[in-house]
Amino acid sequence: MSAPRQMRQIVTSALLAGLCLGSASAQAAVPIYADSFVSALNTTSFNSGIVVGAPDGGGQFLGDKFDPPTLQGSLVVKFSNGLIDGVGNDLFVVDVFNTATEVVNLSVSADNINYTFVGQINSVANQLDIAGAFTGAFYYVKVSNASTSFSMDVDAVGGYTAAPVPEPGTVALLVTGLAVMGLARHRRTKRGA
Ligand SMILES: [Ca+2]
Ligand SMILES: [Ca+2]
Repeated sequence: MSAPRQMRQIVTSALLAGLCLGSASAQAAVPIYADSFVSALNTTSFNSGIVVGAPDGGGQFLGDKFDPPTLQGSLVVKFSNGLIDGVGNDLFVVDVFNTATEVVNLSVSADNINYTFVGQINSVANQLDIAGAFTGAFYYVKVSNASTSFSMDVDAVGGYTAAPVPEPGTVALLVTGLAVMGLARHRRTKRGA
């Protein structure tokens, strides 16, 4: 087998592997955690105070620390790569001191201006299937306290289905692969001439 041809086959295999990885990570039911904190209203920090990333045992009370809350709190987090309504559950909220009495409303938005209510969960039944309540990619999720008796302590906010855009890694691999293939072909053509 000629060297350019061998190289081309290696590149093609790498390319296919990259594409498979890219599509697999877009569909797998692994949690995607919010990556940026956008805003909060009437929240009270506990432990780390962090509500983005994987659960770390700290976050924000929606309202204040003691029940019943004297204020109703809410917070907004962002998923930079976007989420969509996929098969089954789409969103979840992790809290630390969980009881089913801590109820929250979830709303989503593509622009952080117009929010659509997509459902209600509590600290125990903490998974939500958007089930058609919102269509298309959304980037912002608002968690609002829905109980005047109990405030939820939000540790992390997550989703499952990434918006269907090629991941930058896949695009980079595709561009690199095509460039190398083009180069190999170019060399072969020159050698043949
Ligand atoms: Ca769904
Ligand atoms: Ca946390």
